[in-house]
Amino acid sequence: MSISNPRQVFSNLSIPFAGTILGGLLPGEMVLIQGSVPSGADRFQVDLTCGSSVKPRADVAFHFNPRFKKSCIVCNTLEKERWGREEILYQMPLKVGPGFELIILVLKDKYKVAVNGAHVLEYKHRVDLGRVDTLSISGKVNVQTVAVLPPD
Ligand code: 9QG
Repeated sequence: MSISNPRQVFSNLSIPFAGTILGGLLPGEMVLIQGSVPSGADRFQVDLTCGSSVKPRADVAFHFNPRFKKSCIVCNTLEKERWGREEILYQMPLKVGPGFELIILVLKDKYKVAVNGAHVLEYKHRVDLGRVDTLSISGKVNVQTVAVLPPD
């Protein structure tokens, strides 16, 4: 996807990365992540969080966690420092090597994730979307660009 009219762009980021999403996320907006998976990667995670507090750890509204050894994607929510029920997709659309484009589409009731233009999974909100204001990325991944895109 070309980034024609982003609302916000983060580039040259180093991992672990945490950035404040200006104005939070509204239904219809998208978070676009262009990156690649280095060889030997075991896992990485993209977290949409409520603030960036380390102690106590900020609530994670949406934890998107590809795990390469088990070829699955674990999604979950952390509230009051406790993980909830995992939603696991036993598929691995992210390959080591070639670049990927990951899009998190924000809807009123859920997030919808696509990789390289193909739908991958949905995750129903467990935390009020209005509380989400931070994107963090950590683990074994290279990221070129992150952009927050307005609704089409
Ligand atoms: O393992 O699972 C998701 O349900 C935990 C992991 C945790 C999450 C969680 O240890 O990993 O993936 O952010 C975290 O705390 C990390 C790195 C039952």
